[in-house]
Amino acid sequence: IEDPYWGTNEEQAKKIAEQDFIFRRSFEWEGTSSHVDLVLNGVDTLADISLNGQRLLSTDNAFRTWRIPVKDYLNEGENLLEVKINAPHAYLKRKQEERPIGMMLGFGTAGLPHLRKPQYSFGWDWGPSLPPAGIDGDVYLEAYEARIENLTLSQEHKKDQVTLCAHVKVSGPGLLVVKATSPEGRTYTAQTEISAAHVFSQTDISLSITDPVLWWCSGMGEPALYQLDVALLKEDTVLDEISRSIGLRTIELDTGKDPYGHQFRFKINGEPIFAKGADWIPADSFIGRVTREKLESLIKAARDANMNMLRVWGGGYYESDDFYDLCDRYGILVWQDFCFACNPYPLDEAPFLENVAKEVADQVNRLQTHPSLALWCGNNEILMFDLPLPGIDRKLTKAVRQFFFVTLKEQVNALDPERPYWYGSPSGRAFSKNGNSLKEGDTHLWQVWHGLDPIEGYRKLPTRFCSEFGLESFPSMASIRDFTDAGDLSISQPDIANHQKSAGGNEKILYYNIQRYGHPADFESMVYFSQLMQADGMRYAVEYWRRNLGRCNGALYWQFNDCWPVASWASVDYAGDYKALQYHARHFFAPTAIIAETTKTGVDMWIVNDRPCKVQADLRWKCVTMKGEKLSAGTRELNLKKESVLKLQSMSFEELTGDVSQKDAVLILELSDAVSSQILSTRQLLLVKDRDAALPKPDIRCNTRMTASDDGGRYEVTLFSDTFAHIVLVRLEGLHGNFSDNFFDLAPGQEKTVDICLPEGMTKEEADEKLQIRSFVDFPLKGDAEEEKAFTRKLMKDSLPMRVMMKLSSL
Ligand code: BMA
Repeated sequence: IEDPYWGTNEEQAKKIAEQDFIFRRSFEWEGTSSHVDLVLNGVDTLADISLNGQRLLSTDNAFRTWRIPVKDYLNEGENLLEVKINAPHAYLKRKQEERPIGMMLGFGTAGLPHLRKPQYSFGWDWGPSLPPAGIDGDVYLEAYEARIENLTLSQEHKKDQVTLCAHVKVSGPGLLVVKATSPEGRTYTAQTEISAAHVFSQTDISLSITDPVLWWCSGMGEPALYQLDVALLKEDTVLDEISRSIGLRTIELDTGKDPYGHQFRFKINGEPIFAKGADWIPADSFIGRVTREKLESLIKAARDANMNMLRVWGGGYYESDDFYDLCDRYGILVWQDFCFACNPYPLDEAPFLENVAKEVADQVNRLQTHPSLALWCGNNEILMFDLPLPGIDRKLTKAVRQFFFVTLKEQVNALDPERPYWYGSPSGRAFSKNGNSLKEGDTHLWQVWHGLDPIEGYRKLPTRFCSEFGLESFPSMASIRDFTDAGDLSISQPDIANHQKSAGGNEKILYYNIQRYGHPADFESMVYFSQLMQADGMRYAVEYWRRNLGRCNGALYWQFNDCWPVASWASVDYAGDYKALQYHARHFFAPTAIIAETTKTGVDMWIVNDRPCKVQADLRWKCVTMKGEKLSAGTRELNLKKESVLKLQSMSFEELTGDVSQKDAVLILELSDAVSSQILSTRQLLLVKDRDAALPKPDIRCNTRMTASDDGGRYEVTLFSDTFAHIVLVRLEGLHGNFSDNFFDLAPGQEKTVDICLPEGMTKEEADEKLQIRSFVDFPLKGDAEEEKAFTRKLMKDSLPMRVMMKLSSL
């Protein structure tokens, strides 16, 4: 088939999903083991599995592991395995006829809640409708005498000592040996003999670990890993063994009462944290092609942006082992939704419940030993609204609530007693009717964007923890060129329109661009301003919530990544190109950060310190004209307490600029560690809105050179400008790739160096030819105030019902 991501190919590619497919594999077999199991992971979804023409099993859940004893069906020598994947359409139709279930938010396709298949497969408001058919996990034969069936862990933390307990189930007798190796190589072992009487029941073995090296999330400390080896022995033969990287840490979710309602705050090793991060969606519409390298570059990008948490959204997958392993290594906490999103599910049907219970056991047991895993969460947006909604009967509503508030919670608590469970994202306390409250629990705040509230609206929403909020933007020009070669690009051009899946999304991008900057005069300007508006909006919200630390304890923006090239809320696009938001997140999520805002009369400032230790810091500030003439300056020595916010004395415009117009001034702030002199945070602040500032046309000069580094040739660009340059964009035309910084302000007289890893074989001369440096004033705006007003008026009128619904969505 033609690349389904190109142009409008999606439409034709869709049809292929209506066919059945047979996957065949022949293999040789010989062996004498007592047991041989065929194990299949990631069978998506309705499949008939046969071995040598003998039907073994039919599957109906893409999230389960299928294990089939096959010793009796195997031939010595040649064997044939067949997996027939049946197209889901007929099944969905039949199920929906038997029992129609209304769609709450209109995502996916009719009948989808009946099928345990990743819900985004049939299209979402950022994803194409290309339901895959296939096997995206491993398929293997496991031959054994006895095997380790299951391993989970619990930990008890005392001062300078951790008792680590391994809970193991084995399928045959033997000597069970558990060994832990610390990051410095110290080892701890324990063993126990398992008799035939204890086979298949749980055996607990404890290790006492002295002077433990704790695992911390990024920004709080090092994500130290121990190696854990569990082996089942019979005399000198190893019957089975499992090795895991594990971390010693405690994780809690504090939901206790407080003056604002109820707390919603994670604590790691007893220290409260402000969760900083974003929502993760599957990294491709065809998940089988996501490599560990791709996952690593994304998770590293999250860590580099000073994030400490990703929320794995419930409309996709329980991610691969690689994903959680990388999060363990990079110190990224994972908020894991169970795979239910935006729809009611037939949670009053016994076979469906039984299927789901097995899925839950498979996934909890698979992921339980990962230190990064911080939370099990029931679902995405099923408890957000006060059900019932049209098309959803009361009986089902009751069953859905019972499932997430009681049944699932009890099962998860039994399987994984030490990890918190939360009912849904968002939700309030058990059986709360207001699932999106500002007083308790987490919130999805969509008044800005879906409800078209101005960006300033975020500051009317003092959430306890915001697990979704977002603004859309276009991906990089290079990414747009990955799906279209159309000459005349515009928001209504068919390829561009097909790569926007949110109803009216492109118009909303334009609306927010107009609100903040003006109507971009061409498509490239639209792309640039859309990214700026998104980055600015997210910063505006995050800074407000961070300076209300203690009341608010987390900001995860929607969304981190993309599953194909598309206009969306992502900060990293499908090709891996960072949008402005990804660059800016590093600054607004910095562990010790300056927050500065203009008010009617001057500038307010705060310093927020998330670190679990005191920081002695120096703040230097100066206010200069666009040409660099100094208007005022000063320094302050600051003692920052651990996990604290310090409000500084406000500065009036008069103090800052004297007689000079605010339009002609920029405030430059720099915070450094008084002991190490390391820069902790920087900020350049215009004193009026961007569109009102007297921005000069800067003459940005640059030098380039190649430097060698571990990851190949790096191309270094040093920029300099005599006058202020606002939001400088550096890029290599037509190429993907990320500079070490981008979309930054360049102060008058400041020198700044950024670098990028060049594609293999590219020379400095070739890169020089492609180098483009532009800033805010190089991207034209139409400047037609009447047209902007008319556009806004019409959009407001057309979206009235949605605006009203959003107004009522969190109280
Ligand atoms: C949230 C998510 C997604 C959706 C996003 C943007 O509600 O949970 O379902 O893609 O909003 O509309």
